[in-house]
Amino acid sequence: MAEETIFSKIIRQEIPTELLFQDDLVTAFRDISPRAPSHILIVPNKLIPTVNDVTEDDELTLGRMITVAKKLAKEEGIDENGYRLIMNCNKHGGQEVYHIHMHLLGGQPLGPMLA
Ligand code: IU
Repeated sequence: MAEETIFSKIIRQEIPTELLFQDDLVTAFRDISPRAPSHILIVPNKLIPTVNDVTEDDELTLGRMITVAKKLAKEEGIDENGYRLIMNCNKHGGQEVYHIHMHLLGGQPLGPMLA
């Protein structure tokens, strides 16, 4: 069994967090250390440690993460100018929290991806 991270506590609302979205599959909340004017994390409610652990059974959840990102981008007013979706995997990908999550970043020009 993978070890829970703080994201499980956020999902269960055991830590006071302003949830932006929650349904049966995913939860979204603002990143505690925003790297852009809009910086939101979209996470599966189920603990999946890394993208390497995703299976075909998770395809609906992963798809939901994108449709929720799109909805939140519109609500944030960043859909027309654009935004970036990022998922980091393991050390070289810069993953810090081992519960997969999609970063939604926008609200300013973000520059080249690997800058
Ligand atoms: P990463 O892709 O695993 O590197 O991103 C983890 C993100 O989780 C990072 O941007 C943190 O600021 C963010 N975060 C958070 O929003 N709340 C927390 O309690 C913790 C990390 I720990």
